[in-house]
Amino acid sequence: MRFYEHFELSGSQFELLRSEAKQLEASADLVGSDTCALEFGIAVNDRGRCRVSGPGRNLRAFHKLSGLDFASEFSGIEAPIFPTRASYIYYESGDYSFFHHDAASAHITLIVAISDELTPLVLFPQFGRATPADIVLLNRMGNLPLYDLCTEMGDAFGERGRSVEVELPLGCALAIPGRAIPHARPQQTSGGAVCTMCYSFIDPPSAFAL
Ligand SMILES: O=C(O)CCC(=O)C(=O)O
Ligand SMILES: [Fe+2]
Repeated sequence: MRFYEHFELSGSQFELLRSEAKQLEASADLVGSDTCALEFGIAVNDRGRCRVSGPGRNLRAFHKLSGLDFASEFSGIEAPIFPTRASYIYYESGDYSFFHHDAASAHITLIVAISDELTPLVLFPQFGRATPADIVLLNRMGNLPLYDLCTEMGDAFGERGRSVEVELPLGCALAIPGRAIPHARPQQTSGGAVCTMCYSFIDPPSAFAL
């Protein structure tokens, strides 16, 4: 599997997601945490500030149909993969998603930018698994804008902290192996929205079913 790839949505698919994102914004919940944690002793999760909404019918349909096709193609494997979660994420100026690995049920993550003012997503393809010592270093970092985050990650982790910035043109879905390759949406300068869809190589327990 490559470490990222873009897929193009049709104009109508994009409009359906954009209009649904707008509709659901008023009921999105604020989520926020100042510290990240070590999950299963290998992955970093849980830090950032943004508002999140569950999917409406348009995102649900996209997740199970075209999104699944994109994620399957990206996976490069013959075996089926399974949609697990989908949501809209809304950032205001100053909001962020700190460096993290996606959930255990998110081997592949698709991200569609709903607006074009977002700070690029940053991937850390050489970081690999996290250790307790890594978590200590990460928790010493503040909520940083793009340049400072990339600099501090390089200073703290050397080669492992090397970053790759990925632009996300409107109307495209970005596929990443979100569990294996940690990533961040650094502190936003003006804000914007994305939707994210996760896929698992393992048939999810019913708790994850949509
Ligand atoms: O694209 C973003 O802003 C972050 C999305 C993300 O990393 C996630 O949903 O896990
Ligand atoms: Fe993520």
